[in-house]
Amino acid sequence: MPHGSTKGHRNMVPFDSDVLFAKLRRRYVFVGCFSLVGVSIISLFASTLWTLRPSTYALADGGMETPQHLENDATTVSVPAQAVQRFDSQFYLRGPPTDRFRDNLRPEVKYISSWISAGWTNDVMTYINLIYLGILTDRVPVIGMFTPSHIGGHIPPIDFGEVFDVPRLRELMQKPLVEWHEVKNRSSDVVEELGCWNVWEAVQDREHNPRASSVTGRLNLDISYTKLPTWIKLIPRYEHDPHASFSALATFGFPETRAEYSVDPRESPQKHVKLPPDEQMLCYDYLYYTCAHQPYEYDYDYSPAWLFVGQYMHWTPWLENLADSYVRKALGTQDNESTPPWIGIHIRHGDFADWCGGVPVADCFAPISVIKRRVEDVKQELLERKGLVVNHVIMTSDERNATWWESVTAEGWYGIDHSNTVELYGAWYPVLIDAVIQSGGVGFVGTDRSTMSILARRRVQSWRDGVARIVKWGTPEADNH
Ligand SMILES: Nc1nc2c(ncn2[C@@H]2O[C@H](COP(=O)(O)OP(=O)(O)OP(=O)(O)O)[C@@H](O)[C@H]2O)c(=O)[nH]1
Ligand SMILES: *[C@@H]1O[C@H](CO)[C@@H](O)[C@H](O)[C@H]1NC(C)=O
Ligand SMILES: *[C@@H]1O[C@H](CO)[C@@H](O)[C@H](O)[C@H]1NC(C)=O
Ligand SMILES: *[C@@H]1O[C@H](CO)[C@@H](O)[C@H](O)[C@H]1NC(C)=O
Repeated sequence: MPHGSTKGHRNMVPFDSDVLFAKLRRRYVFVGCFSLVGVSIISLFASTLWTLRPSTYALADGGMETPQHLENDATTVSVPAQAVQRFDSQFYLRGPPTDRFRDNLRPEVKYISSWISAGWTNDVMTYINLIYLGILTDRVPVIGMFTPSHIGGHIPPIDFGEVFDVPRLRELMQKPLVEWHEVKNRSSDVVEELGCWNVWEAVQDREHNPRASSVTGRLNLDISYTKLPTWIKLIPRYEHDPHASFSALATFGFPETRAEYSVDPRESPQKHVKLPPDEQMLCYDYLYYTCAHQPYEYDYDYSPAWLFVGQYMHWTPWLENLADSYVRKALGTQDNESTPPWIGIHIRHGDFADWCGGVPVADCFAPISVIKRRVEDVKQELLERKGLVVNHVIMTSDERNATWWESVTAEGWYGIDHSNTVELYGAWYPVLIDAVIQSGGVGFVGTDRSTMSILARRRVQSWRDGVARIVKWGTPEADNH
């Protein structure tokens, strides 16, 4: 799904009048204050414990600290290095996955979850948004799997933790994170009722239902949705943009706002129950269209979701190694040599032709000559800023036209051989390996409006201090500069 743009629209009216004049219900204020006091006492106690003890914690060399309550003063740390991490799931769940997720929740822990409903890169952004909202609400994010929306419906889903390095993410964020398969047994067929917030119907008028996701069915969750008020919208009453504000959504993770708006839930589809939004497992239907300040915020360097979560989502070491082996094979790197630095290109074609309007596809997509200009820009800046001469350029694309690929290799650029990737590793792996390669270069050239390009650019900038350019398209002159 291409990335739209509604630059320049600002939130002029922060609240609808119904909110300004809303009355707080006394009993919830009381419950709220009481739990706040409780939380303060617990955190005071916890922080005292932490600060009184010398920390053996060492992030830089990958050292792991034993959780406080497993340490024993007399014997100090006898747990093998790297065995246990402070934010491991075991400290936030009761035990191994159970048939009912509720049986595995710890009463003193609050959780947050949400579902995905688009292409893979959009879904990565959606999970980043969920984890960031977990930070804002001080809740443990519970992350689902990636579903094969554009890979093929018959393809099995893939775990978040098979793609992203979850232990490293927890350590870099200094926050816990659990995956659904750790909470609820994957093979459980127990259907569980759950009350969630319906964002979708509050931010757009075309569809009169919460956003559908195949994740809820896979988890056997029967959800009763409560519609959120429209003041969660970033641009109030503006029908052309469906973004909700992170801070507005966060307020529903707390007792006062929750109580105020917890009215008139919709019946769940299976058991036909009506439930208020769950207190312990806070959940929202769909968080793709969420931002702090500007729609489609991953385009911007200040994106808080990228800064506090996305940049810490590194690939698993196994996936990194696999992609490295593909790069080495493509470049013909010898066994006794290290992989040379490269400039990655991502050219998104395929269904992007749908946005060409009356322009013939040949004039609509950027030609190789235009892509080459941007590659030269990147080389130039790498030389000027970092003194680097980079000779290897690797193309990744969803294009299948062999003649087009011939014109790519005619430039001296390399392609990745995915002829047996699906057979060897499964249908998810061509796109995963390509995403790793796009993020692994010291330079990057991407396609305007592709979310896959946007995240690749962010990664090259955050992880490699690299240089990126985005190619505009749509008309022959689109990228004339
Ligand atoms: N192997 C490979 N597949 C690609 C590449 N670019 C796009 N694709 C495929 O095209 C799909 C992208 O289309 P969507 O799933 O609709 O969207 P998306 O993943 O959110 O990303 P964008 O459409 O680019 O914004 C990916 O899931 C891949 O299956 C690429 O460079 N390599
Ligand atoms: C999950 O459920 C399956 C099938 O009921 C069972 O064989 C397995 O042991 C369960 N796993 C755990 C961790 O309880
Ligand atoms: C690697 O091996 C090849 C052939 O064995 C040799 O020519 C080359 O100099 C070696 N390169 C390095 C960096 O050692
Ligand atoms: C394949 O690409 C070439 C060169 O870009 C173009 O001339 C040709 O029309 C394309 N073929 C198809 C079937 O799209």
